Amino acid sequence: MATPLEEWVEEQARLTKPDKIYWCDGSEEEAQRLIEIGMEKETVAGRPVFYELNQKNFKNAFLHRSHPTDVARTEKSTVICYDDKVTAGPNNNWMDPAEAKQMLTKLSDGSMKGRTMYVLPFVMGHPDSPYSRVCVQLTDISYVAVNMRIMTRLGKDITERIGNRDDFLKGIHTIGNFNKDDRYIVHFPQEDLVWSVNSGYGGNALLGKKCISLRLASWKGYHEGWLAEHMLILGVEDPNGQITYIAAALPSACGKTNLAVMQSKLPGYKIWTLGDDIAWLNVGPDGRLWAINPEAGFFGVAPGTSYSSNPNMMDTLKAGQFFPTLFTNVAYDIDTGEPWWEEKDDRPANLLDWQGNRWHADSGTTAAHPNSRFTVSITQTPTLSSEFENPRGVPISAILFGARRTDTVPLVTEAFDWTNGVFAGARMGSETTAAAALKVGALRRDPMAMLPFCGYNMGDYFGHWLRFEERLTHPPKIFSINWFQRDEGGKFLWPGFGDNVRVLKWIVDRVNNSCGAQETPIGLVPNMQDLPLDGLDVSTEQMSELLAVDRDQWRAELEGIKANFEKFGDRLPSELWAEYHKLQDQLSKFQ
Ligand code: OXD
Ligand code: MN
Repeated sequence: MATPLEEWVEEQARLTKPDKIYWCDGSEEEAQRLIEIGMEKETVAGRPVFYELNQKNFKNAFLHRSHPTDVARTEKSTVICYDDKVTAGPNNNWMDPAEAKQMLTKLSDGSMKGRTMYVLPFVMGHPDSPYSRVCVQLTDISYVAVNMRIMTRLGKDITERIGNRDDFLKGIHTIGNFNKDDRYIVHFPQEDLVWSVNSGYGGNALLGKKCISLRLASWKGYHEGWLAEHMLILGVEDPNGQITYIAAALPSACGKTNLAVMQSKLPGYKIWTLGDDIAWLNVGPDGRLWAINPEAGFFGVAPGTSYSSNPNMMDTLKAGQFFPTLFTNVAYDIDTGEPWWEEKDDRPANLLDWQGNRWHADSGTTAAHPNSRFTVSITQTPTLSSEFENPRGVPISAILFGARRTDTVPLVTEAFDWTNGVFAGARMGSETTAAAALKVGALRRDPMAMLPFCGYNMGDYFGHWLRFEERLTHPPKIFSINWFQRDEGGKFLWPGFGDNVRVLKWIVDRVNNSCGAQETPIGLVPNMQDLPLDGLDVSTEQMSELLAVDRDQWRAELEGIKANFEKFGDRLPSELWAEYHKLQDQLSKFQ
């Protein structure tokens, strides 16, 4: 008799009508075979799915060029379905579940004709973790199948584990015809289902990532008492060998991957990597907050990655051992066969751009797409934490909320307490990047860096965060960070990258109560003498600017925070309005 999984696969195949169905076993040989199929048989926009790159310098690395209109997450076509609109909240596009299914059924009818349906069984999180979730995604493109094997723990043992159960999370994905007007990424949190049509882009198509591990998981966490967050996880080892674990939320393309695999510029300090994008946070029996990374790979932004900004990532990208490394929409060096992107190193003389056309310096465009990406296994990073495979995760001592802000937000600020920290996350605004199909550089409110990923009403989400205080007998301290302030000439004031460890050291010292801080209306900022600044080319005036709280800028900021809070009406917890009024009051007295 067919299992519920087999029945579900058959049902989807009857609708999408693939030429054949292939059940992935997750093996290395299989990944190689799928890449060959992608190079020889399957196409995207009339071109092969994969191209081989220089195998000597970038082992096991392949290039993918996307459909030209399919280069970033499309928030306007990302939809959450509940019976009522209020549950989705003003932060989500909403549709009635029955209507959405009718629309998707139409768009998916015969959408896999002439293609193979790949069945991908995987687990998000360590298979032995009580926090992990078993999932199955269907897709009709080798690119997604190979990506998912890098990004998740995928294999036929998961099919066996599912057996006769029907409580696995389900993802249906079809590249369809790539028509951007019919592109939909639709979530049914009450049915553990995601259905994505007409896109092959990471966040729209690798359903284990944003769709399952953030949007569906945030809803599950709301009901089960845990948090699914857009956060990296790292350990900071001090010169005594003590490791402090930190989780940090930053919006897309704001440096989470760089921070997570940072090569420390502070002697005696070392960073250990556990994750670069998603954290699932549970309260442990010891009253501490424990974090696991549900993913197994990085889907990182290529431009800006180099041996000077992030040497550990460059080594990770070249390691390609048991997993291939995939590059999406980067440029191609015609002479060496290597991938290239802006700021990687000196620009090669002869390049193909991200669409495979000859690139010319006077074209006015970048050679690599600004949101070009790499997909690589986390196991290849030289800074992988020995705790990565620990099913229970790591205990978090500090939570960081980071934004990309030209001004207003200081380099680092510690919240006064848990509620004030939740307010710091809820009031976040950040300048937009190329990771989503939006106008780049505009300031938008992005609470906890979760605006595109919170699968339910953010007013309720804030309340959920506030309630953790009751259960956390040892709560992490909460900090705000901003690496992106600029001077009047538009130059970054802070060097960032490996020097960010200097800020992490201050955070660790604050966690250990081993240094003081200055009180301001928005929180506690460092005394300059407590930051380890030796060897740094930043003047005292620049440092003062980096740590300053400007009353007028914050008064303007209050307006933006208020307008955003008002959107949530009576779903916004009163505690956050109380924090807002406290800040307003403090600022009125502040010089
Ligand atoms: C990502 C994103 O790809 O946030 O991680 O867009
Ligand atoms: Mn992300």
